[in-house]
Amino acid sequence: MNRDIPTWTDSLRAGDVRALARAISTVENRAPGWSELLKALFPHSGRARVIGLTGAPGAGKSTLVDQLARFYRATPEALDTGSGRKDKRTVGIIAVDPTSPYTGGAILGDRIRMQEHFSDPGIFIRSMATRGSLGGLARTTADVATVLDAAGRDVILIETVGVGQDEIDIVRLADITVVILVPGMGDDVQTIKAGIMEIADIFVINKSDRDGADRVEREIRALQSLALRHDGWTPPIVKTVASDGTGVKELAAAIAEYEEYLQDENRALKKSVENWQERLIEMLRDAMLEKARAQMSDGNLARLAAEVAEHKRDPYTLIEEIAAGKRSA
Ligand SMILES: Nc1nc2c(ncn2[C@@H]2O[C@H](COP(=O)(O)OP(=O)(O)O)[C@@H](O)[C@H]2O)c(=O)[nH]1
Ligand SMILES: [Mg+2]
Repeated sequence: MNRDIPTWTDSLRAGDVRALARAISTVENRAPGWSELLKALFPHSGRARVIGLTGAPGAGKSTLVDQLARFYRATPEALDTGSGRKDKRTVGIIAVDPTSPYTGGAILGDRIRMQEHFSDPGIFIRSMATRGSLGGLARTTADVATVLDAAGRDVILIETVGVGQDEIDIVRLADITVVILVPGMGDDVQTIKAGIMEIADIFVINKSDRDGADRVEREIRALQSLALRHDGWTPPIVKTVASDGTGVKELAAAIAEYEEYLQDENRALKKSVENWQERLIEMLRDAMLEKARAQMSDGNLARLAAEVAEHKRDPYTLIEEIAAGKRSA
């Protein structure tokens, strides 16, 4: 397995979509060779722009991601912040949404768009299994993003439902976080209060074809005036109708503007360092837990748990011993 990693990496970097798909599966399933593969790919990553899009179920995330992906394909200069590149830009999409209608590179129930995506190898879509993720959902998503990045995808769009801590962890790994709200969902303000407010670099009010978009905008503005971001950036509010493409260009412009802002004063690097501090701790925690578990068989764990339950042993000393590597099965 390990011996073909250089070949695999080369194919993937040359744009071989099957090599890419296989790499993502390997990383997602923690299949043999996953960490060797990531070690080989990491030096080639770090160039992609990672955009996280989050919002309530039905807010229009998939529709918007789809539009944005097409926009970037058709308008490569929208991604130009000074590089002067004129070639087509490739897109990777990670859908971390159990209700996401993407399947095998398409949006279900929309045959025309499905065909379009299939005929455009420049858009690669991958749905993540949200349950039973071995390495933890946020970490696995980050690793999959690294694979897409190393494969040369210029933009990586991560769609995730804005509900729990997992999702917040996922969007935190993005360079740019877009929070999508819709008029008339009632829970908008609650969603904002539940921690989403701080993570939004850009707000989108999707379904602006409906009544109430202005009211949502006023609510966001009111909350913004109460809680200014420590970095001084005021997240812009973009109104969209994802289903017909209205506002997508404006969203891309807002993303480019934030990108430029990040490039000033080394902000992008600072943000990345902050992200890596958290990710390294998480990886360390996983590795240490794995090491401790490897020392202890399940049967042994059950026996020790029984001893603690029966108060024959105190759990504090026990954990100290295991953590110090003094106890093995
Ligand atoms: N009226 C209207 N419907 C939209 C808009 N954007 C998406 N939709 C519809 O809303 C539904 C949910 O969209 P989807 O992208 O799957 O939402 P997600 O759950 O956030 O990914 C679909 O039927 C879309 O066609 C919009 O701007 N206006
Ligand atoms: Mg979706």
